[in-house]
Amino acid sequence: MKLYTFFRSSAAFRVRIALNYKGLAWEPVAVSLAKAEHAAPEFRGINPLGLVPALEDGGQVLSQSLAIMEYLDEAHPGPKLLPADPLDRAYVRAFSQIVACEIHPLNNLRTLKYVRRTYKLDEAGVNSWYRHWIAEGFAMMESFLAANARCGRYVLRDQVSMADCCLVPQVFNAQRYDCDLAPYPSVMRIFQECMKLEAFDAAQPSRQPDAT
Ligand SMILES: N[C@@H](CCC(=O)N[C@@H](CS)C(=O)NCC(=O)O)C(=O)O
Repeated sequence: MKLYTFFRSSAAFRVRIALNYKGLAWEPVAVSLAKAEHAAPEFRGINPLGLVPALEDGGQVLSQSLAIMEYLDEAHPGPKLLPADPLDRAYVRAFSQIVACEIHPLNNLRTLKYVRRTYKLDEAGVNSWYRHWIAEGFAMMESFLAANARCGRYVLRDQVSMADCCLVPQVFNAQRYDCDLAPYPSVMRIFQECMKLEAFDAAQPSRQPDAT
């Protein structure tokens, strides 16, 4: 399998963790967001969305990190990222969507570029936007975990799931923008647990071949 990825992309980071955790062989193909390669016609010919990640498997190209992770679970061997029980699955999907739907789109590259340009924000203004949505989203994650007896060593008891693949990259992202993460002890405890696992550690930005 080929993964179109950028070292700093948190959506690609989710899929890198999933591939590693399931023990699947994959080859990275770097698409530099810094050089706007994702918007070039060559890449749009592969993924018309013009976003990373995209996964090529058997000549088919898949997009959207959550859909890719669910596909990997359904089509490939290895430890499961989605549990069998329907209520557990809904819990894992709900947590994953807090990251992928409530946080990430508001802090994505094109969103930050748009607010910077349109509202004439300086660096401090953009950082304030970024940190506001991190605080809102992390408070959601924290209260979601605190309110649910399923929360354990990982998001779902002692079982690594798609939810952990979403949590870890979002923490990396927030740390990059110097956000205060002390108010989210459950999120940070799970983050520390996940980072003890090689599948997560090997997927982190600084360990990617395209890291600069
Ligand atoms: N919902 C998509 C998000 C993909 C996405 O937005 N990726 C970012 C990198 S993390 C990207 O390609 N951004 C380019 C841009 O914003 O211009 C997913 O989960 O795969």
